[in-house]
Amino acid sequence: MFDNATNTAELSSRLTALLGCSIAEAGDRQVYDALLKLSQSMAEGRQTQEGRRKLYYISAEFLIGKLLSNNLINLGIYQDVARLLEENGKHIGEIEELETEPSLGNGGLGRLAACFLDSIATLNLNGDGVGLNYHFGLFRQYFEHNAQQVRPDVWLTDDSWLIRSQRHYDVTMGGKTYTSTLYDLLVTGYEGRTNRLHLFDLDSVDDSLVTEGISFDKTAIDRNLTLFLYPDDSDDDGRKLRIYQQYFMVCNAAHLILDEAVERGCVLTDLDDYAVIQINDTHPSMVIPELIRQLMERGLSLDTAIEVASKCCAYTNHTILAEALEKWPLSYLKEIVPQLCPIIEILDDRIRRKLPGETADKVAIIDRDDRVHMAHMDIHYGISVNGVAHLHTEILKKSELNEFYKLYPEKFNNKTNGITPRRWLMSCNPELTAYLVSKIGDGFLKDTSKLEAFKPFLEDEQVLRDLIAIKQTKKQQFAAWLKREQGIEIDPDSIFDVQSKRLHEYKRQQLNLLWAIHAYQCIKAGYRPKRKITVLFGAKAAPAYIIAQDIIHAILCLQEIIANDADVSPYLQVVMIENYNVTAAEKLIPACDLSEQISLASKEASGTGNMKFMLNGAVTLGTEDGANVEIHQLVGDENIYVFGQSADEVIEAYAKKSYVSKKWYDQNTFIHDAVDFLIGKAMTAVGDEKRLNRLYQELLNKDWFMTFPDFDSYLVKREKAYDDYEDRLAWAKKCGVNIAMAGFFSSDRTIAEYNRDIWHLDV
Ligand code: 26Q
Repeated sequence: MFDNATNTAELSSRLTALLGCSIAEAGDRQVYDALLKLSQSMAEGRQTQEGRRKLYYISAEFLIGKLLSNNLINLGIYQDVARLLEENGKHIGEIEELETEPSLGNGGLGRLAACFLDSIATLNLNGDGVGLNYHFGLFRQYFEHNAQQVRPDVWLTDDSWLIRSQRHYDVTMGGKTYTSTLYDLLVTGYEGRTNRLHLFDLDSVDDSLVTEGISFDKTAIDRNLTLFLYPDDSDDDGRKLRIYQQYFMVCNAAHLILDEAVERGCVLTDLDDYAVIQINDTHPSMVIPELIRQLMERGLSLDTAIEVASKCCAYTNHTILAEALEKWPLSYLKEIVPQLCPIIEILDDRIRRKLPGETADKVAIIDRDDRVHMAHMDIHYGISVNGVAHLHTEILKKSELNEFYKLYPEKFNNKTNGITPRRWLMSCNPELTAYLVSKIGDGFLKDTSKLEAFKPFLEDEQVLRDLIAIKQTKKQQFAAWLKREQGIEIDPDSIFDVQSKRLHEYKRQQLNLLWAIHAYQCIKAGYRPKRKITVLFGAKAAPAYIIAQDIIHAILCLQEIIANDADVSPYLQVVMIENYNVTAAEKLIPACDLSEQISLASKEASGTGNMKFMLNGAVTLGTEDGANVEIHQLVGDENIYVFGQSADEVIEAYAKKSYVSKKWYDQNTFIHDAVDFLIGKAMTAVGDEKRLNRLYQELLNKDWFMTFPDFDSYLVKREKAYDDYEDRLAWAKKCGVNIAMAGFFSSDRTIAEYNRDIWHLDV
């Protein structure tokens, strides 16, 4: 379907040669290894001439997911390999299962970086990723006693995709010098070039340091530096280790960038002709002073080094939550990276001198409490600041970063996020892909705006029936997977209503939970939905984020109560999927009917899950937040369910401090009853009273993310969606419109915009 015309005979002989026996005789693991080697050698053959200017996308996270099928697709041999295996009694699906997923990211930001690498290579752009080679990815989650438990995520195996390079650099931190080793992952573009993801590591890191669960000695830097990916910023523990990690990443990155530029003939004063650095959130922000330091080491004056570095760096902001903006105590930096502190002080001093006192205080790099504001450094000394969805960028300009916007309006720009259609359509939903190809040809795989050509087909009833059948297949496949993985049975004829994303109060899984409690109470009182509803959650909570753990606990308790209630279970089921990761997402997203995107308006910078669901034919139930706003504009009122306060209303309510949750609880019996249920007999019989009570108190007395004011409109819109679902053809048309309009959210479009406005790489 979407393969190059490959010679199957040649493929077969190459595989056999790698195996040393026939495909039929080989074991699955052997076949996996051979396919890994085959794709690596094919990918290496596709590296193209380096252009003069090169992009370095520096990120503490790259949530790449499994690589085998993605690489086979991008190399154009997936179908041929699948067929060849089939002919020899093997199944590509089973081979794929053998790969351990590299979970080198927390969620949206890390997954975005991975989608971007795919698109950069697909668009034939000269750009590599730079990050860290964590030995354990994001923790594995499992449930016990209705609570989240965690264990280390072991992903590095002998048959890993990592290629150890000969590159080593010396990095001095905390008074000691460490020698790094660089590992590379080949990044294949779809019918495009091969780029690299550079992951730095320390040879002395010791996996056996992990003792119980995911705890380890945080002081032995040489043994623990790249041991773990940090699970979110709500974990205050190990803040210094986090600084060590960040500096190690950017010091190596700066060496690599300068070495490669010089290799390409760069005179360092012209560095910006050779290199552009995209700083993915503030985690790599120390690259600015470090680049200045290394430029000086290579002979530039301070003034010139500052000028040169400032022309190379661009910053992406991914959050408007003030608490998530990194501010490091200067004392920590003085301990760990004393070599950067004089430079940071000079950078701060220059800003303070340039601006009147009052403004200077608001935009200073080092504040009155001696904390270093990483984002401020990026904005003053970078060429570009971008938000990740239209609404988000507007909020940055109007409120959060307004002082900076007034200083540098020309630096601000929006780059609405995107997702790669290779992983999030072709790979996870071959059925829908093949169907779309049969209707509109395969041009949309490289240019997703062509998906719009599918729209006229939605007038044809048979097409609508076909869409329903494809969705049904994906629901059955997901149900079978869930049964295998977790032993839980779900009904593919029910509505699959899904909320899957990191657990965070602003994302409001607790609102969905309150809805499920309310539905349970209605069914108990004799109101029955026309069709069974399966509410699926997938979410990990940072181990230090207590209230997030409490929300998971409450969902699991409700899941148990409903499963054991014969009055309710024929109409409602709640399931929390264990260890939600990229692999689970690839199974879950194509099976979804209704996509829950219910963050408090103004809080979700963009969201990217929302785009994946849309592309796979789910309809969104959401607030006017992040990229939901753009989804709404594209599909129109008929094809999305929007509810809740607007971002402006929310911002005003916070400013006025006018919200009192208790009032809503007192006035609204639905809210009252649902909240009380949390500490009622049924819940405390299966759950932990302390946890449930804490969540109850939190909602009643605070409800910081204002679930109560949105509760009624959420009920109404959710009910309307379920009603509409019963007109199966009309619903299928909504799904079809969502698919047809999802082309805008391809990361190819996002990357083309980054290149047009910021990077200016030759194509
Ligand atoms: C910071 C300091 C110390 C330790 C950890 C962290 C940390 C780690 C991860 C801070 C933030 C993150 C992740 C942020 C993130 O995923 N943001 C999401 O980015 C997506 C891509 O742009 C958006 O779609 C989401 O809206 C945004 O929440």
